[in-house]
Amino acid sequence: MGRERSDFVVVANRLPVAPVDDPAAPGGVRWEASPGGLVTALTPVLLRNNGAWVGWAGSVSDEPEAPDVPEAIDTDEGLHLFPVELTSDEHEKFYEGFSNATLWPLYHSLIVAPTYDGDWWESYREVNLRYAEAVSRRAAEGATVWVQDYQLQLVPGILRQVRPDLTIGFFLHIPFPPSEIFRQLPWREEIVRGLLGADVIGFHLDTCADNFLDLCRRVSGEAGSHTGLPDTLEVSGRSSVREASGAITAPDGRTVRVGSFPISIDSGDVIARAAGADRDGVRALAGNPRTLLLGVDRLDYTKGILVRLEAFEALLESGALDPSESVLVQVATPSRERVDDYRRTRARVEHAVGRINGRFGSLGRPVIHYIHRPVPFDDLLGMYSAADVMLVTALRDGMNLVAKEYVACHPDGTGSLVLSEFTGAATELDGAHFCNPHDLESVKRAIMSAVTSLEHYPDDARARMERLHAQVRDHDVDLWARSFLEELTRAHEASEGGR
Ligand code: ADQ
Repeated sequence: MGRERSDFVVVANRLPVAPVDDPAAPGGVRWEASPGGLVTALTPVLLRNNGAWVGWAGSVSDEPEAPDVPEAIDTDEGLHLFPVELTSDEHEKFYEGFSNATLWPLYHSLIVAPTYDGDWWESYREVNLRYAEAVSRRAAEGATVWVQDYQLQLVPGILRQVRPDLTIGFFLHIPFPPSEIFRQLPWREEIVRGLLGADVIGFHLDTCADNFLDLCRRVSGEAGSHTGLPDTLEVSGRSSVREASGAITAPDGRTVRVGSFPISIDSGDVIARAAGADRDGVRALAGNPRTLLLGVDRLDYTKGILVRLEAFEALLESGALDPSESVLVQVATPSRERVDDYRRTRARVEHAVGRINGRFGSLGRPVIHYIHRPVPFDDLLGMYSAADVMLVTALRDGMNLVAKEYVACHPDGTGSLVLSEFTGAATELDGAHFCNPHDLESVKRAIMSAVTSLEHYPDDARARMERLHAQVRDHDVDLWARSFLEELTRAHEASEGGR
């Protein structure tokens, strides 16, 4: 069943599984599902269409202890997964290097300086080619392929050349920067050409779609001479929410639709699971503070963890928050730990946590509970449900699902959300206490506005949270996937009609 070619193929950097040592399993390894919003949203579509998922299984193939990766993995839910292998050299250059030390900082508007390295770029090209070949092997004649994220931007272009029969969608999960920033990239034309292989290119926000359309207007002239792009790409329209109305005429004459499709969470599942959360138990573990603040992030410099710690420290120092009545729980999931900027960020965050606890904690009462580990999702839901103030202070973030998970856990209107203006979520979550995370005073003000509203204006606080909750309840990840795939179907029908 799983070995037939598929009518629907998802390709993402990672497969939604991870290897776990298990002496009883064949080869000593069991492949355990790593649940997430993307796999939840796409599972029904994959099952309906005999779908396949192509991606990296999470272990590098040339290390002595690397598990044997099978050609295909069939999960208990019935998903058919097809691993792409990476060597340790490719993991270093393609993934840690070009994806996470070049594209990630560039696309997040230069919070740290991107590194431009020709070897990393070569590796990115080679690995994108391998993913595209794996997709091509799995995809049936006329299949739909959905390519995910910044690690695979060349895949649509390669597939278009080798498999013109396919309908190809691309979705970017991180911001797309203004063209003045993107144009720093020495390989900018190749990336644009790669993306234009798709029939539909999706972003979270209108602004990102507009940045891409604007870029295409600008690079087309200079690109034409040496990349095969025409002197002028025809770019028309602009994007609008959930409706791809921007369009580009690609070098081969196809129309490429560009639009915004804001991602969300599996709201129904989160709401149902949070209903059983032990809110009081979590508060008791945190020392039953009057105000429980919470941060949940991958430990990434884009997430603004340090500014939030500094704002908390300044509020304790000034007496605006009482150290004997306020506790911050910060969950910081380990992430990209071999990339230098991530090591530095971790060192700064942990230094600040130590300093603040040293200054304001007392025996048995730290003011910050810091967890640097992955946490089971149900435990996270318990923390979300228990927290009075959720702190989302990202310096730049494509969407930020943590903010949506938090408000989904508060159907009764309790709690309050401090939210950075620089997250995609800020465009949808009207009712949050907004802050500019590049301005410490603004973060302090937003935290105090959230605390004051809960304590002194409970009706206003409840009305805000009820509004936020309704937004996330009614706009879930299934709607996101459906809107994108419907746009892809329309694009396909329009191109059939044009033949
Ligand atoms: P991320 O940068 O990873 O995603 P985010 O959208 O907040 O950021 O998603 C993080 C997810 O990881 C959440 O579902 C959260 O529950 C989970 N998580 C965080 N810490 C955890 C922990 N310790 N243990 C277990 N789970 C944890 C990228 C982009 C975002 C965009 C998403 C989806 O950077 O901007 O919203 O993709 O497109």
